[in-house]
Amino acid sequence: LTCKILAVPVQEGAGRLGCEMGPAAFRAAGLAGAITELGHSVHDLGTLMPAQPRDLHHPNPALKALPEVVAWIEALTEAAYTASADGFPIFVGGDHSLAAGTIPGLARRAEDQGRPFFVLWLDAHPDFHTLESTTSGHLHGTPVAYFTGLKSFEGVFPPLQTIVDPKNVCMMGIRSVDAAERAALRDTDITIHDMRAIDDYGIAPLLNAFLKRVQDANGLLHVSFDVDFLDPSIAPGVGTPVQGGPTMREAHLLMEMLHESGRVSSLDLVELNPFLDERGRTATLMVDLVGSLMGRSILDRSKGPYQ
Ligand code: DIR
Ligand code: MN
Ligand code: MN
Ligand code: MN
Repeated sequence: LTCKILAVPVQEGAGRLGCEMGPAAFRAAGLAGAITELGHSVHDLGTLMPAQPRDLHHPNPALKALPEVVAWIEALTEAAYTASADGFPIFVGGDHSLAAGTIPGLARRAEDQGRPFFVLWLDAHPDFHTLESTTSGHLHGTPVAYFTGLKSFEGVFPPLQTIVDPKNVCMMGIRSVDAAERAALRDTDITIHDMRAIDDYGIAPLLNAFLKRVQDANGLLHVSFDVDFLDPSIAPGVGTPVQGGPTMREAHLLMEMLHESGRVSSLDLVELNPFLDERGRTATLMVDLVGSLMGRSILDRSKGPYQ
């Protein structure tokens, strides 16, 4: 497998600065080596530059850095489309507004290839605000509403060539939902496994049900991994930590299952804020989790589990 790593130092979509240092922290924590060690090759695509920001206005006065974030999304959509022609692209952010560019670009590529496109959204937050409903004005809280085709974004964000079917989106780890998001999520077909569902059933059966749907459709699966998905006791280096998240073992289980499915075709790694991290421990954990996704296991499991 050839992993293509693109650094995307966007930070204007988040409320706290520092995500622009995310790609450097992933590099310092040994992301490339963790992948090559497993027998894959790494192709470094370097660092993305945003498009030229245009004058953009919107009636919601809370919106922050709208022209800047839209300029990133424009560049990202093209870059994701190009990078996904072959190999396994990894988009290293940067805040989660990145997914408003990567996912539309990847969805367009999947459509070209005649393949159904699925998204696994790993996050404490659903990021389902519209441009009208966000009160923080942080655009990292909006990408899912945008790429599933909500009208709010028309004429402001780049026009979508391919909309992601909400039925093909599965969220896990959700535990911080704003009032407007809660209301909007009642009217979508997105599968949402909040922390209560993980408490009740566990990661494995919930993820297996989704992976079976991807498998049955012969789909491509994009994983969008917001570091705040993880419990802040193990991953403190994020701008919006929320208590009560998945443990280290739950996260590794999830990544190992994703590897075994053979379905994952692209990855976002977002919201790592090295400015808020403790001696790189969040970056190091994220690199370990990428190792599990790329095929690392404790014992050789080729004979099947639990013998
Ligand atoms: C919050 C935080 N819902 C907002 N969102 C975050 O500002 O809209 N998403 N942090 O990952
Ligand atoms: Mn997010
Ligand atoms: Mn989040
Ligand atoms: Mn925010």
